[in-house]
Amino acid sequence: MTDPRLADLARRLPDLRLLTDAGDLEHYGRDWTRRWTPAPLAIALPASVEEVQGIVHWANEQKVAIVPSGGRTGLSGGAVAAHGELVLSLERMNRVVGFDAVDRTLTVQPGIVLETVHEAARGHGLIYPVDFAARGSCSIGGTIATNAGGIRVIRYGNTREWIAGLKVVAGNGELLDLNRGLIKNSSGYDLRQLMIGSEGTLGIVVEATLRLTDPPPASQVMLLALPNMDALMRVFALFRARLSLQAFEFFTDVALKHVLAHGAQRAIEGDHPYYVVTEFEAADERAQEAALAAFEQGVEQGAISDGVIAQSDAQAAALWRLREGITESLAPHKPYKNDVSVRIGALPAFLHDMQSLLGREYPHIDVVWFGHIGDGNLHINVLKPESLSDADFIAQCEHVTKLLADTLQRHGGSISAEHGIGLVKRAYLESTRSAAEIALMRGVRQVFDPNGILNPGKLFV
Ligand code: AKG
Repeated sequence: MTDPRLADLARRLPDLRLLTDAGDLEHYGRDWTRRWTPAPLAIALPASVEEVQGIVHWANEQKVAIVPSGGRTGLSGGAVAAHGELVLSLERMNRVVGFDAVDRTLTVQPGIVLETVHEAARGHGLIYPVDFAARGSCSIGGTIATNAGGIRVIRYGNTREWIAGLKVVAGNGELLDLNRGLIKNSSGYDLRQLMIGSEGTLGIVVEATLRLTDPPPASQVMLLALPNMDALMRVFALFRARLSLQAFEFFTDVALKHVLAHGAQRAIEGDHPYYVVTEFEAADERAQEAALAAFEQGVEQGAISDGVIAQSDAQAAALWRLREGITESLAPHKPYKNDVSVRIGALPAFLHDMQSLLGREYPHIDVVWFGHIGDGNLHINVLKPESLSDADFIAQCEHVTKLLADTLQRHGGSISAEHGIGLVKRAYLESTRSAAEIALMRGVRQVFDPNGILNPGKLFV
């Protein structure tokens, strides 16, 4: 270790795995945003809570910033290390610690991959219901840091509903054991909830106790083609009133074009501006008839133009691929991503305003809309035209984001629904949070991390 700070760390924690090879710095220093050039000081891979605490104490003394790191699948730059930070990767702390059949909780280390959590829960006849396309790579710690949402929020809520307890190393190195799996705990501020969604700026999650639940009854998956946005909202209201929805996801014809070009199979012929993949509980004939009746009513009202219902698990997976494959299919176009939310009722007016604004100011840019319409959450990807340089493209997208932030403010929405603020959205935090709220958030950060060593530059400018 040529850097004296790293030599000191290695001396204090002789068993700590430390990486300094250029390839490792590059690999661990970036997340899925790919916009920043990684430049971390080193990568630390602790194997125990004591090592995490030791690193945090060292960082406070040496004034080295730490970037807590999981699967690095984030889309807001929250796990980027571009300024000589120490990346603290939790990937070696990836075990199931225990299962409690009475409490129906699974206690895990933070580096465990979401899909492994799903498998472990299924092994006990239960489910952990937070789910999204990056399930095979993202870590549970990262999902907690961003209060991840995903495709089943409409039925189960966000990550914060499913965290029964958290062990956290705060920015001052103290180990906090928050809520300890309790269902009821009316004893003051819920610091566990404060940690969830704090993007690694208050503490490092070193253990999480997750609530599990019963698997849902058998479900069915339907793809719908819709003629306009108004129809989308009417069909959502109709299906929600009649069925037990597990998911209600939308995408546009532009998104479909990209996902088909990327190998997904077309399921509905013809041109339609909007599509929905919906999954609903259909345990018995009555539920299936209700679904058919809702579909027919939608068709009679002119709100549904066409639809298919999956007849097998393979077909259901193929329909889901049309929605879940969108992010991957857009990746070659270097998309600039936005992830916004408004109240469901405000969606049509917000979309109308935003689409007319973009049509007027940027008639030639390719914008792809998709997302969790049933949660009021839209993903907006602006695709990079070949003709624009990276720098000009980012400048243009920053302007689009400014328009978006202003429009969201008028509609009472949020600039980040489920991806977090990170680096990407920190300049727009004020469009969603008042000055008083931001001042209080800064104050909270100061209490947990007095020297500002945890993920500095993320969340706040
Ligand atoms: C989703 O597909 O739900 C995502 O969160 C990814 C959004 C994106 O790629 O912009």
